Amino acid sequence: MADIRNIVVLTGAGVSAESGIATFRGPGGLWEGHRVEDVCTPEALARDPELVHRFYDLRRAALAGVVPNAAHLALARLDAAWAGELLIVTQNVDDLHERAGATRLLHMHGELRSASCASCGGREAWEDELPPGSGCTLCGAAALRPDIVFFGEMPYQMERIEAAVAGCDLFVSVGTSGAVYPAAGFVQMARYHGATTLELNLEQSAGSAWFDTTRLGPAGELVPAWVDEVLAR
Ligand code: BJW
Repeated sequence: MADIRNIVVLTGAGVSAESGIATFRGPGGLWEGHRVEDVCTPEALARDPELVHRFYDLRRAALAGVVPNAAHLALARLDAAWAGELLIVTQNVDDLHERAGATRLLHMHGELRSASCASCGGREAWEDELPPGSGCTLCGAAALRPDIVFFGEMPYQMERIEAAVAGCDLFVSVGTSGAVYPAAGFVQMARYHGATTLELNLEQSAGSAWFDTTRLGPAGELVPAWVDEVLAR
């Protein structure tokens, strides 16, 4: 590993798989048997708000029954100990990174424990069920929706993410299939700017060819081992 100071870690559904949260694609995935456009687009929300709100109500409620795993804990340990720049960019909408203790963290695809206003764009913490038509505390419109970035919508904090990716020395991807952009393109951006790139995933992904190194295995084993390596430098 070359000398490193600035690290970006991108995480996906695979980092939470060992906590019991289903990934999206593949056997047993959340979307097995569904067309993406039926569950995860603004059009699906407009067509059947009851169905989409209920889908996210159930997933929000399920967070009470899961806990962070060894991968989340190891990344929180890195966050606490790393003296250089670090940004953990998660595509996940669960809250397991923060419950493990990570603070240098950003949710680019939204959060289950948050609601956003379709009228003013405001966001607020949300713990309970979110019926369609719930009122926004900021603007008063009856327009709160799950704070989830659907296909065709702009992910959160792209400017900050792109600056961190362009400025990092080491880009690490954990538990993501590399199927969804713009996150899938971060590895190419990091490479272009001279970063070393490392993938930690259960299996080869759509993006594996872009990484300098790919290590295959469960995140709960690979991530703690990698964090030990980095902190021992
Ligand atoms: C393990 C493991 C274990 C399992 N250990 N590993 C080109 C450029 C830009 C955009 C596009 C483009 N082409 C197409 C687009 C548009 C679109 C897109 O990407 N479509 C693709 C289908 C092609 N993208 C968008 O619309 C995005 N917005 C956008 O592009 O705005 C315009 C823009 C343009 C230019 C710059 C910037 C912006 C928005 C995407 C929103 C994604 N939202 C979702 C839904 C969240 C809601 C919910 O939770 O229900 O986010 S989609 C879904 O996929 C979710 C995830 O965050 C995301 C990624 O999935 P992830 O995490 O990779 O999960 P899986 O299941 O796919 O993979 C898990 C992996 O883990 C697997 O590899 C396993 O092997 C592994 N694994 N167990 C280690 N124990």
